[in-house]
Formats: sequence, C-alpha cells, structure tokens
Amino acid sequence: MRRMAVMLVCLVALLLVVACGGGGGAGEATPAPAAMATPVNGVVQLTINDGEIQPKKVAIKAGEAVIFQVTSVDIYHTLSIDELDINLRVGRGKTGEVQVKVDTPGTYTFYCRVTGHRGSGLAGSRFGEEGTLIVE
Ligand SMILES: [Cu+2]
Repeated sequence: MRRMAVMLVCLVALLLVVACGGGGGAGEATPAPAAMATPVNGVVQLTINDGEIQPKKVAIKAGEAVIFQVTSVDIYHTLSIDELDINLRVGRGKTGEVQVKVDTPGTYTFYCRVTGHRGSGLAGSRFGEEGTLIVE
C-alpha cells in the first residue's frame, strides 16, 4: 500500500513536469492546435507544403526585426503579406528569407499568392495556405 502511494506521488510529479514543459520552446513536442509560434533567436521558421502553411499563428513584437525563414516542400510557393509589401517566392525544396519588421501592432494575414493556394473556400478544398501574424 505504501509502495502504491509512492508511485502515485511520482506520477503526480511527472505530470507537473510535463505540464510545465511546453513554455517558450520551439513547440515540437506538443501539437496544440492554437499554438502560437514566436521567434527563436530572431528567426521564425515556416514550412509550406501540401496546401498548408505551418505554423498558422505567429506572434512578434512591434518594432522588432525578425527573419522569416520559409521552406517550400512540394512545389514553389510564396509568403505574402499585403499590408507589409512582402512577397517572397520560394522554389520547390528551397528555403528563402525575408526580414519582417512591423511598427504598428495589429493582426496581419500571411498567405501564398500562387493561384488557388490560399484556398478557394470550396468545401473539400485541401488548400488553405494562410495564417495570422500577430504584432503586439
Ligand atoms: Cu502555395
């Protein structure tokens, strides 16, 4: 019985460690749907593949210069942010970079400009290459 209690304490301790672990990491361990990506050493990594941009939510600080590193996996894609005049084209299998610096806090949309990739809105479309950039 005492052994059982010790095991229980260990289990609770383990759960606490796991629960507190997902802090400012790169977010590889916990695939939480609403996970917000933030720059790591000034760099945000994005991957565009098969109709999707990952991650879909990125948060940066106003006035902070951040490098967006964009990898296109299957075919060529773009990372476009209309309000910021950003339009980076990245070839298939390549990684491109663009500096993003936004002085005005707000919500911006990044997407792929290739025809049809952003999403047609049709039911069943697998394309939805867009995401949200939050500047705070
Ligand atoms: Cu695309």
